Amino acid sequence: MNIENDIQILSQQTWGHSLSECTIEQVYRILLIYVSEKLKESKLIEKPKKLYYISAEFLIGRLLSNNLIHLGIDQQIKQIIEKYGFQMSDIEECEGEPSLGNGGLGRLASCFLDSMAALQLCADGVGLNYHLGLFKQVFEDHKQKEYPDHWMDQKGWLIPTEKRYTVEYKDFSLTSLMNVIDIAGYDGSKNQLKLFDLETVNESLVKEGIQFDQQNVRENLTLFLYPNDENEAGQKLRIYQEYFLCSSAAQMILEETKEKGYDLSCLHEHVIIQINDTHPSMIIPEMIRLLMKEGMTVKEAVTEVSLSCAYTNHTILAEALEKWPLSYIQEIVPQLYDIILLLDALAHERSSLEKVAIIDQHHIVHMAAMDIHFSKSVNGVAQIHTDILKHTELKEFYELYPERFNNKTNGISFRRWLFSCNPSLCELLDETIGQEYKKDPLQLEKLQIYYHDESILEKLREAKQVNKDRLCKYLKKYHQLNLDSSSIFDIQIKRLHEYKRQQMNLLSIIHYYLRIKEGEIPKTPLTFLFGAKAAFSYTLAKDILHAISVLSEVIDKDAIASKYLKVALIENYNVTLAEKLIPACDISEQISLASKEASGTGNMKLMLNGAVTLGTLDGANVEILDLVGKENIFIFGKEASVVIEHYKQQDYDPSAMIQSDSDIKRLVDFLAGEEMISIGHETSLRRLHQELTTKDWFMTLLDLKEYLQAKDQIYKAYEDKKSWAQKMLVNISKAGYFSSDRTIAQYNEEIWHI
Ligand code: 26V
Repeated sequence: MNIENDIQILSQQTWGHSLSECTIEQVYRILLIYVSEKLKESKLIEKPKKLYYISAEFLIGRLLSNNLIHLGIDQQIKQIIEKYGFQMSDIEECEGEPSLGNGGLGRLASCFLDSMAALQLCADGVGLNYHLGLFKQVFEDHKQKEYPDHWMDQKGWLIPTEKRYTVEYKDFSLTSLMNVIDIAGYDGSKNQLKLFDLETVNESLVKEGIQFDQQNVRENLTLFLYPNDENEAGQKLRIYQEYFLCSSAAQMILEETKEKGYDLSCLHEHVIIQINDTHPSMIIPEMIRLLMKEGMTVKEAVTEVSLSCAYTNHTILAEALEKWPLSYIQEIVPQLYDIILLLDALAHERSSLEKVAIIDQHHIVHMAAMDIHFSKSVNGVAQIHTDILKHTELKEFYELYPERFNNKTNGISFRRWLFSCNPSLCELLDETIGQEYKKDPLQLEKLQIYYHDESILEKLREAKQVNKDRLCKYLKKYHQLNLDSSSIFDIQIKRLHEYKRQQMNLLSIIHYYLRIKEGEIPKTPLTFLFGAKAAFSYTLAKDILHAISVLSEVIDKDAIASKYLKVALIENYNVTLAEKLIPACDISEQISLASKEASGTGNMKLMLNGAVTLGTLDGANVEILDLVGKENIFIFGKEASVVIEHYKQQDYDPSAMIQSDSDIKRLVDFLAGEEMISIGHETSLRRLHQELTTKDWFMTLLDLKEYLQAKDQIYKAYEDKKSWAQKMLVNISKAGYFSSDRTIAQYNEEIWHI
């Protein structure tokens, strides 16, 4: 195989000139064509049993670099490209990213696809192709504005197919067409991500920002991910969208199974469907319906489907657990109405407890309840999360089906989140511990040998510095931001939500700002980086973003404070930006209210890249602590059991905390004080202030004092260069457990058996 030759020929065919005469964009296009062709030639992984990972979100990220790694030609391509005077990093910048997810849940699904292909499991992803994605975030006058993300305009990895399915609704039917994205495994094999799309989608429906006619289902169905579901039209649209996904998926799964010559009466021996949160739950009644049409009895169909489905829960937030009025289901998908009634009756035979009912007294359908009754497995995504499900949130279900409940602690793809995004660290790892960690991430533990080795510790610091410099250059070029790469990079990157408590971080920055003004100067300057999108209709989340942006300007305008303090709110945080920010991070903020963050996966990515965690005992932070020991992580705040008790007793009162503590009062009052109001919008600042002082549902103030102390400690620890590098070393060396290859191997051994 002469890759250089092939690429030269492609260049001639595509652009009519040789590689050396190409623009960067043209080189990217050639590589896209070359790699797409290689993937097309790859053989589909085939086994007697196949997994379908069904999810409303796949946050894919750029694919070029990842695909080159999987095809095993990343180094060769790099050499060829450099020979002609190009840099891989410039070429990578030409690629946009598909915007098909909100955050952790969608990114997890993509890491899983990567691992399933790498482990040679026969497994496809199944989702929806949203033409305009989530949204593109722009800050205008300190406020988030949403714009359609035209990610499909650029030629990419999406391949249209001839496959069509008819999805029936009450009074009309729609045609679903299937697109695929090839997911490269090793040794020229592949799986696929199947993305269903509405044939009649009409992008011109979109008016201002991301507003569109919500009634026009025939044309709007796959325009956006998660349209606003605060009103009735929005909720119904969600049901239309979810059924579109589930019906297309169920038809495709049964068709594939029949084509392979398998008998549907033993479906569960050939098919396993992993339901990623409740968005695809209608796959259960839909599969039952279709199997009955194929001639099965109700009983047989229910049994086969229950043995073929497994459900993953990703949140305990009540507002995120989907519930739909039965009347909406009857109105939109009447063909499922009878089946859901039947499933409810069956569930009722197993238990008469109201808490485990599928349809409650108010005629509301609880999607998670349907999943649990009619799946063979129910899993949480980190140990503490699974424990809370078993003993608190889903206690009654656990008592009914103890054998179904299990934990699968999340993981991340090391191919993307280390090999591809952090070449300077990989180079150091290669020369110290060899290359075995690339096949077996637990080998990272070998780094421990160098715990006292000054020269390796120095090299670790250098690798971090390279990444910080690289980030600064990038943010200057693409975001017009000037950062000081010798300052501490303290980073919080995740969706904006009150439970994640970006507002607590904000209050801590106000604390440092006021201290500097009083003459207390930090030893090393501090840079706080935020990346976060707020849901379109989540007012308070938008208020928090606004306050961060306003504070950033307050500090910039202060001649003295700005020498030691910088806040940067990075626009349109996405996978691509994460790949630049994560390797450059010193301090990883994982400060959710204990019990609320199911797992987190950013925490794992940051640890793997040598950041030290500042966090609460929540989600996978608990497992990070177990692995690295308390000298290598900074833990603070009330534990989950205490928080759960506060909710039970309803005895948390922010106004009492403010009254009894003048420091807290000063910080909170600053939000709606003169300096902030002179720059920002008074209504928004006052609303946030009001919320924190009277309600504070996610208990920001509960942990604020301890958080400030922990921050003082972590910044102090940073000053001891040697021991900080040792903390970095331990974090990297212990991250092997969080490889998604490990997670997927566990899913397969304990649930899927493929
Ligand atoms: C969804 C919604 C939708 C309605 C408005 C409020 C709201 C709040 C939260 C959510 C979360 C949906 C589920 C989710 O994304 N969970 C995340 O899953 C990750 C992968 O397992 C996990 O690491 C994160 O901790 C968890 O929040």
